[in-house]
Amino acid sequence: MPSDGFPLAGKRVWVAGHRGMVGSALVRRLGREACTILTAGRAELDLRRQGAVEGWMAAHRPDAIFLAAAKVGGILANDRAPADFLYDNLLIEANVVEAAYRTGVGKLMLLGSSCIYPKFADQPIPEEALLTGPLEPTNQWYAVAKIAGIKLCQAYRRQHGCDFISVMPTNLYGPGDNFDLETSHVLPALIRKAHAAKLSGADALEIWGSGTPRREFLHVDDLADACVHLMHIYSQEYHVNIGSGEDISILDLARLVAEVVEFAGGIRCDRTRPDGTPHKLLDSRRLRATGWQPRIGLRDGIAQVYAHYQQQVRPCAS
Ligand code: GFB
Repeated sequence: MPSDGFPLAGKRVWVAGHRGMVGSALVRRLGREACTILTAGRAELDLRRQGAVEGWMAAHRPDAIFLAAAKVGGILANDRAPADFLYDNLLIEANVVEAAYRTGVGKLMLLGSSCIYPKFADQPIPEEALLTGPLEPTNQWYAVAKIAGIKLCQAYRRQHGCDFISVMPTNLYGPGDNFDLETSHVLPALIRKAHAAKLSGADALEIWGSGTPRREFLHVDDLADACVHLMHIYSQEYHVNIGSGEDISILDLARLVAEVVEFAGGIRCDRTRPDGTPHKLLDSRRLRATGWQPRIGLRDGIAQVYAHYQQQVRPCAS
């Protein structure tokens, strides 16, 4: 295990985006560090406003920042709101990074996404694949913003000597996910649809696209653990992939969700919907070399999220 170059004990740590699935997992994980966790709700601080971000940062003076705030969504949300995905994410990143530099923040971690890589990148995708080919059109707007975020961290490190790092998580899932069928990612959508199909006695669970794309899934609590680990020990210009190391086709994922939910019907593909990137599996050897391992298997993780979902939708007893 590498030495702790940036201990969090006694520090003021801001989790930007603490109400989101990733930010709330970071807050849970940071509860095990002896640090003070800072948060700011959207009503208090709009991260797209430079003056507001600079004012908040000057008043609260964090020692470290996890930049988990972002406009996020699944394949359809990305495709339908290109301006929001590009504008919101560029501004959030630029404002927080610049204010962190101005207020002398000791360390900042920017969270990106595996969609920064070319659509047809070799698998598993190493960090070096960045900017070696065209992006997947449905999420190019989000990808360009996240690539700009990586470059911001690198640029402030080079020009100003800031200890700003970035990490690229694979497809994530977990408690607090978005279950809206139009804007969500695939896993919460399948859990919701399989549950509804079970209750209504439907003959099939409908999935978008051909079912052949392959994705890698990581539980958000594993992600938070990896982020805190890297915050302690990693201090280099190059971004770091964070993945589980295993991928699965969307069709097999749907079968797995159906098993967990106990939906016994079939699976039907809606081929009018987009497939997106054919294959996304990260090469996480750089992270593994630091001694970190994920702990939550996909089946167990889905069962946990399904239990949370059932609690959310259970009708109130009257
Ligand atoms: O999770 P998802 O929306 O994101 O879709 P991406 C993954 C795959 O699952 C695609 C298929 O091939 C979808 O067509 N899929 C099947 C479904 N059924 C469904 C469904 O009911 N809902 C959804 N949403 N998908 C996103 C990017 O790409 O990944 C973001 O758009 C971000 O920018 C995120 O990078 C991690 O993996 O295709």
